[in-house]
Amino acid sequence: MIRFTTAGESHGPALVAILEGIPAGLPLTTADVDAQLARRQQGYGRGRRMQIEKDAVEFLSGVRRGETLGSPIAMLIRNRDWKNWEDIMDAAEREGEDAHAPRKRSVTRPRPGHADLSGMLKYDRADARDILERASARETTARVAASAVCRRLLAGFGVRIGSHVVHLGGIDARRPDPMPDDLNAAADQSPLRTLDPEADAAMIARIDEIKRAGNTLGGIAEVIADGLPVGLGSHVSWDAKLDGRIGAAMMSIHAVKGVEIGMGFQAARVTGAEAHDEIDPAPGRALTGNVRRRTNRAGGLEGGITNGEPLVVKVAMKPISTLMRPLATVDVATGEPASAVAERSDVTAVPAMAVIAEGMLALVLANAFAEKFGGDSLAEMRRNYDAYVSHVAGRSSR
Ligand code: EPS
Repeated sequence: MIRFTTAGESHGPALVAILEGIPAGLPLTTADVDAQLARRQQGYGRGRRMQIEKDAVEFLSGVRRGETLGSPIAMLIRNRDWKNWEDIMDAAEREGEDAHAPRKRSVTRPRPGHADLSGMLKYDRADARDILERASARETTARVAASAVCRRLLAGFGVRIGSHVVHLGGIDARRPDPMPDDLNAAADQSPLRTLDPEADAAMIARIDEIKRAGNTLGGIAEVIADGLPVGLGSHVSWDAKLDGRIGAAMMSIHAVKGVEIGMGFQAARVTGAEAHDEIDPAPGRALTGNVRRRTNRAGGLEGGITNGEPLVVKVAMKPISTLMRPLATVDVATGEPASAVAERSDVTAVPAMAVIAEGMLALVLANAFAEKFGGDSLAEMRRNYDAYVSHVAGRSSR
């Protein structure tokens, strides 16, 4: 099993990720992780925080001489902003601090749409900062660090994961036909991760306008993984189905409200003949078992199992819940109507969400790989993979 956990508050000293189950012998450097951390920091519409941070990973365990050891990989990413927040976030009492007085920048006016209010009630906290610091999407830095190791593992088996933004704040971006061979090389060039320069210009104008209005925007990203073999995930049990695992992973990303695989909701509106993918023989196409689908409406998954076609997932993010022109709320200190707190934030973070969604997909797929191909060492995993792929290729051509 490949699994991970994260820890850290947005304005605390650092974020931590612990990743378990990566086989020994995978070449890994901090540069592999830092490249992904840098991609997550991109995107027009981010706030000033992204100019403060320059995310870089430190390996605390599990890596030696540029190779994984098979032991848990602990990763640390320091928050540069911590030095501005020590008084507010310090784990210990500060000297001369009144233990009963609220700390500077305490929050009692919860933001509609944020975890603030429900978290305060659930965890019995008087200061919403005790909730919002962890609810912040800053946490995704640690996820992306963990996922970068999984990407490295998958890349060795020819799996590529990319993303592009297909919608932002009411504006659609066109999907070029054919799609670029290297999706990320193309999308990384765009300030909004689209493949449509006209849409970029319109989105930038929209973000500027919405920023002036003190408001925020959401959007939709498409994430694609190619090079996957048929047979990851399983039809046998609800929690083995890969669609379900991908759905859960995507829905766990901050502000994500919807996930579609392949045609998604559109499949409900058409007939069976318009929703499924007819199959032709395609000798030599080993990863699919020597067949080809005429279309990819299923988005690479049938019955909870990869079919060897590209895996296509769409992820929808609501507008960020911190508005500079705040929405109405209740001040929990007084019980009176109030305007929600207006903390420094982003106008939109859809391009970053796309990179995070790539990461979550990498984590789910790496786990599905480990499940199918096992192995304490990379060499063992490779033997298992090669034996399986050659078996599938031979079997279906009979
Ligand atoms: C966030 C608010 C902003 C974002 C932050 C998420 O941070 P700050 O309050 O420090 O300005 O920049 O995102 C990140 C720090 C990040 O690394 O993505 C929030 O409240 O969720």
